[in-house]
Parts: sequence; C-alpha cells; structure tokens
Amino acid sequence: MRKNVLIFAVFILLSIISYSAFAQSPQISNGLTWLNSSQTTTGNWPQVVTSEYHSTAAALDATYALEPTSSIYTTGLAWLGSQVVSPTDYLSRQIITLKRAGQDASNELATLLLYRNASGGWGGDAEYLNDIIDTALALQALKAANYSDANILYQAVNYLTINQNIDSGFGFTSGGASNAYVTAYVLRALSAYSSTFDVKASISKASAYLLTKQNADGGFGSSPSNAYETALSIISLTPLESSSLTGQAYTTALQNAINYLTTTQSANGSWNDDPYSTALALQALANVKPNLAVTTTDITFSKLMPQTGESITITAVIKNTGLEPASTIIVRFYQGDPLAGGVQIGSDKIIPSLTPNSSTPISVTTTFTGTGTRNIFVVADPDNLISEITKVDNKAAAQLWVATGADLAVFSSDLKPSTYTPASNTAFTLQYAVRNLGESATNGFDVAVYDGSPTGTPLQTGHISGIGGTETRTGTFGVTLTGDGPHTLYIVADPGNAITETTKANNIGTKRSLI
Ligand SMILES: [Ca+2]
Ligand SMILES: [Ca+2]
Repeated sequence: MRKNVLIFAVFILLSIISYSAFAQSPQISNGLTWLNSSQTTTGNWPQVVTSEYHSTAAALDATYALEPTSSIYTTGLAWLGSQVVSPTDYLSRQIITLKRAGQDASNELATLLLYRNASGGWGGDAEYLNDIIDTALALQALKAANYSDANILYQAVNYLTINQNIDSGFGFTSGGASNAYVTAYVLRALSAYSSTFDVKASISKASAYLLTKQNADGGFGSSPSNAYETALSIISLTPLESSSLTGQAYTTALQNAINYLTTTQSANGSWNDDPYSTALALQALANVKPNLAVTTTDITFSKLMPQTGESITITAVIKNTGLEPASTIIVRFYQGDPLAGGVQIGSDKIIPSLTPNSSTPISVTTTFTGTGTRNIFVVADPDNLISEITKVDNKAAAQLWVATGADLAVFSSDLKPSTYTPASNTAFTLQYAVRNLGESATNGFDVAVYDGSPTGTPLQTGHISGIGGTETRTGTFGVTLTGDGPHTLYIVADPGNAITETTKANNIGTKRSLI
C-alpha cells in the first residue's frame, strides 16, 4: 500500500513537471485532464458523437501533439494498434497513428493498397466505389507511411482535384454538395503533397471556400457551429508552407475560430463531454502559436553584383504568419547551407518582437572575397528556442554573384589605322577599341592618343561615357603626323586615372606607322 502511494506521488510529480515544461494554456491543461479521466481502463475512449475508434484516434492525435510521453498516449496507442479493422477510414487512421509512433504498419499499408480502385481513388472499404473523404484519408496514410509510388499518389491527388466543386469546396462523393467537414479533410491531404504535386491553386480555392463557412459566432459547421468542425477547420487552415492565405482578415478569422473554441469549453475541461470533440479542439488550440517564416523573395541585396571586397548589405524580411506574438527572435545569415558546412555572416541579429500577421526587415553588412556565386541562407530561430507551428518555413536561400572589378584594356590588335603608310601632314583615321575585362561597369573616362610617348600632351583626347562588365566600346581618332620616319602611336584608356580598376598595366596599346 505504501509503495503504491509512493508511486502515485511520483506520478503526480512527473505530471506537474511535464505540464509546466510545455507551459500549456489553462484550456489545454483542463482539456487534457478531462481526456485523461475519460479514457477507459482498456485504453480507448468511448463513443459519444462518433465511434470509440474515431474518439481514440483523435485523442491520440491530441496527446501526441501535447503529451507524447504520457501514459494515456501509450495505452491508447496500444489499444488502437491492436484493433483488426477493415474500413478504409479506420485503416488509414491506424497507419497514421502507428507510423507516427515509429511502429510497423506494413500489413495495414498492403491492405490499404489492395483497396485502391483502378481509377485511382479509394472507397469506404474493399471494392467500394471511390469517394472523396476516403481518398483524402488514404492519401494522408500513404504520406505517413512515406509511400513513394508517384504514379499512384498522383492519380489519387488528381481524383481529389478534379472533384473540387465549382464553389471550390468538396462533398462526400463526386458531385456531392460541398461541406466544411470534407473540405477540411481534403485540404489536409492536399497540403501533405503540396511540395510534390501542383496543388497550390486547389489548396488556395478550398481554403477560401472553408473560410466562407465560418459562422457569425466564429465557429464552423452547418448551423449551429460545433466544436469538432471548428477544430478541423482551424487545423486545416493553420498557416503552413503550402498556405496561400495571408493577411489580417485570415488571421482574424482563425483567431475568431479559436475564440469560439475557448468560450465553448465546458467547466470540466471537455467540449460537450465528447472525447472526439475535445481531442480535436485540443489539437486546434495546440496551433495557437507564432509561426516565423522567410522565403527566397524576402531576401534582397543592396547591390545585385558587388565586387570582391566591396561592402554589401543583405536584408531579409521575417514574417510571423502564426496566431501568437513571438519575441527575441534570433535571425542568422550564412554563406552556404548551415546544414552543409555553411559559415555564419556577421553576428546574430535579434528581432525584439513580431505580432501575428506582421513582418520586419533585418540586415547584415559584409564583404565577400573572391568572385563567383554565393548562396546566402537566412534562418529564423536557428537554435529552436521558439515553439511555433512549423519549422519547415524558417529557412530560405538566395543567390548572389560577386563580380571581378572593372579592368579597362587596350589591345594593340584592336587598333586599325586607315593607312599604314600615311603621308606627312595628311590626316588619317585610327580606329580603336577599349575593352572592360572585368565584370563591373565603369563610369565615364577619357581615351587619348600620343605620338612617340604616352606622356605629355596627347594628339587627341576622346571620351567614353562608361562600359558595362565584359563589354567593349570602339571609337576613332583623326590623326595627323609630321616628320619622316617611323612613329609609334600610343592609345591610352583613362590617362587621367578616373577609374578604379584591378590593373593599369594593360591600359595602353600601340601602333607603328611609317611616314
Ligand atoms: Ca515557422
Ligand atoms: Ca586596366
């Protein structure tokens, strides 16, 4: 007896430590306490609005997200894993639950694949006609199992997208009236494949449809609002990399839906004394977090093509697309991927705070030595100090070209006189070219032609308004020479030394003439 009391005391202590470590809101703590109390001794949760199987799968989703080390999670997982199930819906949820826990689900996956219809979709069970919600669930299960046959995945995704209704929502079956519940499930399935297939337009339309189903009380559901459809909608609309929805209206819609949930929670911590509704509401509330995000287009450079050694400022706009403010956000810039030996540029930059649906630019100034491509990476919260909805959108990269400096050159072979045997005191034409061997453009400079020595007073001076990187400008001088015998003409680019360039040694070309 005493031993049992001791074990109980240790359990309570561990529970307190575990709760405080997650710094949960009272709504989440109370909901978890109720879920804990409503679990049966065999590990499942009872049927209220839906089956015990659905209640248990949903409770496992919630406890995995919030308390993955709790005993209610492990005993629930053991119950769900031991069930022998047939419907596509049950099988899919079992695969998702087992794979997430790192357990084997190969038999279940093989069965699910046997259910697949030749047309690419899934029905409610083996040899049932395709329907939308079972195909959406099967796709989520295949994702959880890391299933990789792109042809089979594509056919299922395609079955969903071609069955998107004209109002942009989805119904239970092909051509069935759209509703929030099925649309939320399809959104989750398509979002899982947004980086594999071209489904962004479909996701965007379905998200917009779902938002139209929000009721005046902030909840979702075919009037009146209910907790589980509201929670499913929040989970499906939560900002992810795939989401195309941004802006204050979107953030406000989600905040209103969260508010519907928090105000409809019962005093005992549940939603309607229902494990399924409570588990989904808890999953939705677990998304009330900030979400830092940065994309390639958020990274800009003060100079598109800086020269080696030239100062350049790199700026990244960091966004908070989540539902909570974030503070003391570290932003780190790298040359090269930090996961592959990238080197930090400058010191850590700190953004004091970012409210939901806001963004701020943050910069680092540096120089690059040596020319060529640089891959610049920006990472928000690189040390994972901030709990947020997802970390997949916290890193982005952009390319920069570090150019060689300007280098004017006059090649003797580019100098072409109209005659090689001019007569004394008779004008002839000398065509010249000035090349820029570097990658950086120049400002304007003079070009001069000298007789006998590239010093003193030139015979003539011309002006070139500037040359782009690796480009060439040509011009002509009218030259008149006096005095019989050989003459050497010197063509000098930038005799006044107006241009900073990598070398001045190649700025003179020569041409001999005999009078
Ligand atoms: Ca993020
Ligand atoms: Ca030069």
